Amino acid sequence: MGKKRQAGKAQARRSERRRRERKAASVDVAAVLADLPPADAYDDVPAFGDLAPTPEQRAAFEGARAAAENPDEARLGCVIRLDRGFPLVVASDRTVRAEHAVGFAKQDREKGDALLPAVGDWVVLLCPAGHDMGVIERVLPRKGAFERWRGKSRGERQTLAANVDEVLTVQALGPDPVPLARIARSLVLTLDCGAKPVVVLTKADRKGDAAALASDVERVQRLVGPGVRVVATSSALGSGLEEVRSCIPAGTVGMILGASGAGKSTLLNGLLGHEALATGAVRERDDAGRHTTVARMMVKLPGAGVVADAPGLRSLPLVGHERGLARAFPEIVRAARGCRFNDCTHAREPGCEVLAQLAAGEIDAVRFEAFSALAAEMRVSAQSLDPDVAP
Ligand SMILES: Nc1nc2c(ncn2[C@@H]2O[C@H](COP(=O)(O)OP(=O)(O)O)[C@@H](O)[C@H]2O)c(=O)[nH]1
Ligand SMILES: [Mg+2]
Ligand SMILES: [Zn+2]
Repeated sequence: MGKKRQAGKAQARRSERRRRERKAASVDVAAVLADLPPADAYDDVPAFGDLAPTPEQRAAFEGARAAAENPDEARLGCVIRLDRGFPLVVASDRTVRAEHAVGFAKQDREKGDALLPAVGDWVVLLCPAGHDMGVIERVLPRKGAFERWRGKSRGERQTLAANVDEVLTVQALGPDPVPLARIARSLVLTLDCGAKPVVVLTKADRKGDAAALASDVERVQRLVGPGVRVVATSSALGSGLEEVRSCIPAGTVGMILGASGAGKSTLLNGLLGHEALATGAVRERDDAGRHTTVARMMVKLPGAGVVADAPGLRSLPLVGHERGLARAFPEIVRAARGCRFNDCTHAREPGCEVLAQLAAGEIDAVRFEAFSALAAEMRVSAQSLDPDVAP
């Protein structure tokens, strides 16, 4: 009885604090919420059983539940959408819109948005009796996250999706030979976050003939190496979709990455079997920093896993992605250990083992060129960000 009253008081204190925080916030939360569709209004959203937390995430949740004031209210949930900043969370017995617990705002100010839930995050969700909204108490440890550098003034890193198993880099084909720079960059970012890379070449119908298409596929395969799948698709011809589907097995989460206009929405619609996403004219404004107005979401593919849709991003800077670079180009990094100078840029230094292996044909020229451009970019970004290095 006394315990119950105390819990009631604590609850009231929390609601009061939340109310005050909302009032202090610049957005009118109530107005935004009233504007959003209800939780059951979305098509293709994944069910709880379509998503697979790791044993570590389950254990972390059980620990948090045991420690909770009111363990019956705690649910293991996964963030499946972000609409204007508001998460939609799926738990075993409900799908609800959720707000952040008290304390999130403070963490946000101190540490950037690193602790705010992203699409794909597993969370401790509190479902107080009589509330139609859930409360995200905390984000459970991620097995990985695809993050984008936004620059010093913009909160540094933005998490595009968490707990992603595969990243599908979408690159459109055209009459000219396929450009490789963006694919190489995506490969580094994907491997850096520990996900499995896949390359999807769209608009294969725009290649003049089969030989031209085969040549593009071969160039890309050379770039990414034999361990990475390269799939050519054409939404116009309806080809390659089953191959893409098989790259995102049931129980896993894939993320689609690619420039605006690459054919991401068209591809997703093809995989879903109906027009779920707007294609063509729709402008994706994420680079303008209005990420809170852009919906981030996951959809369940029939006969496959779940896909997280990322908006078209103009820039994907490489900052501190040395691990990804080493994973993408292991043979070049290995050779570099044999260079005479340990800060060798493999451009024209004497005693450069990388150049020696390139000349001997042991390092592929396509891969060397991609590596050199990305490594140079990372050297520049590291210098401009490290206060100890003079400009
Ligand atoms: N020829 C051809 N055009 C395509 C194909 N896939 C997409 N497109 C066109 O490319 C444009 C951009 O597609 P969209 O899916 O909106 O790209 P997104 O910005 O990456 O989502 C649209 O005009 C599509 O009709 C394809 O396989 N072949
Ligand atoms: Mg699109
Ligand atoms: Zn060298």
